[in-house]
Amino acid sequence: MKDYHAPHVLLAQGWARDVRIEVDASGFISTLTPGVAAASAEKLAGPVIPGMPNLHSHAFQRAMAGLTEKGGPAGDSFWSWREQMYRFLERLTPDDVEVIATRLYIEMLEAGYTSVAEFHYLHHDAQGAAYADPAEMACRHVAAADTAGIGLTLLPVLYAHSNFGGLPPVAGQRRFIHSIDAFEQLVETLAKRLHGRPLRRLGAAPHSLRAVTPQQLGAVLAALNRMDTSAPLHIHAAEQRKEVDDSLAWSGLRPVEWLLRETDLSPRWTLIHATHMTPEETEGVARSGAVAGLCPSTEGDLGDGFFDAPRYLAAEGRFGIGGDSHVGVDPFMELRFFEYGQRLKSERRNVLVREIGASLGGVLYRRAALGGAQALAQPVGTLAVGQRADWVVLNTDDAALTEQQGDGWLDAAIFGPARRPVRDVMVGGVWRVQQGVHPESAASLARYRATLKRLLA
Ligand code: NGQ
Ligand code: ZN
Repeated sequence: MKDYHAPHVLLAQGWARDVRIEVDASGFISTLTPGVAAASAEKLAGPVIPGMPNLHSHAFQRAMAGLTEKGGPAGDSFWSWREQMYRFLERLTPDDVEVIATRLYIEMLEAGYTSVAEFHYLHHDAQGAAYADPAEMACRHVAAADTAGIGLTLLPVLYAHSNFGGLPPVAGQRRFIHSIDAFEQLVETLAKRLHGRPLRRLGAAPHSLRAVTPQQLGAVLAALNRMDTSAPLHIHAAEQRKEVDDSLAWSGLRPVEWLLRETDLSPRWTLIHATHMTPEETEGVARSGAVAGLCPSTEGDLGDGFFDAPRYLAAEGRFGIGGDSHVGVDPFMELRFFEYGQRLKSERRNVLVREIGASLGGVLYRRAALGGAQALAQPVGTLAVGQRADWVVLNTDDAALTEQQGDGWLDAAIFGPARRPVRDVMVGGVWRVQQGVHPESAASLARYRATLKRLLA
């Protein structure tokens, strides 16, 4: 049992002053007593907020962030970026992937993310053959999360086709491809290896309706249900207009329309991007209780389009944020981008908050943390008894946060020019970042540098 004293803490019901927080030996919050300051407790050095889950990561893409921003005569697009991404991943070894993921997860912690959902599809070797241990690459992500000390929901991905209608995969996709049998094996292996491990959760992800057939989607669900009927399910949907057009040509339905009609979308599901939806789809997803997995910096980088956030939020739709390709590793920046996209589109301000006088930063942060926790299916996202002790102590020495209060800290961290909004970060009752620094940061950076040097040579 460990005792903490927080001068200010963001609880479900709002900000509380002088809170005693007890954390049990397994890293869960066992007592929260507002108003009581225990003299013996460890003092927390600033306002305490729930750690943010990062609900969508392709860790290896961290190493190509910033490398694809070059002008070209034909006009670059999501699809030409994807070609570059396929070429980049050809050379990655399991060692490389572990080094990159470790570096990334440490950066996430330093930025205030305390857990991550890894949407993992880089399964095989460069020729497309399974490794001697078919779960090798998946386990490298688990090892990276262990080194960093971040919460992890691992989502092994079924990838089988290059487009709607079961088209055969292209050469650049060979490292992703599984038969249903091999995929089921992978899920079973991972279920055994992750069983009973703290901070770890297993789910699954059919990559997209482009990459799996309806029958394969059913098989993924069945395989997962044999393990755990509450395990999370993630899928990419409707990110690009071409994808919507291809879906219409295939089935007469748009991707999200298809999912709403043919699956039992529920709080167990996370739809990644869900950018291009009609009003009916937007309201249908909101009603289903599924999470929209928004990745604002990547969606901006790839030119995806605008998510109809005002309609979705008005319908009480749930959302969380993901780093996806990791062109940004910062939850506050993602939330700022989310709102700024809407402002640029609507030529208005404070678009995503409707309650008069309510703080936009406060609303966005709370909703994204709760939605992220649901997407990861982990007991995080809010600070309450029985929840895991995953929290961030804000840095009030940052000029943007100084002299703020309550939700003003969140407005400042998201919309102010905060340079270092995060001071200390705890995951599962263990300090992982103190005074802004993770103890493995320097070592992980040295390894990352050596890996990049080789990859870019
Ligand atoms: C991915 N990334 O799986 O890494 C995708 C691109 C695809 C994003 N959509 C590949 N941001 O969707 O086919
Ligand atoms: Zn993705």
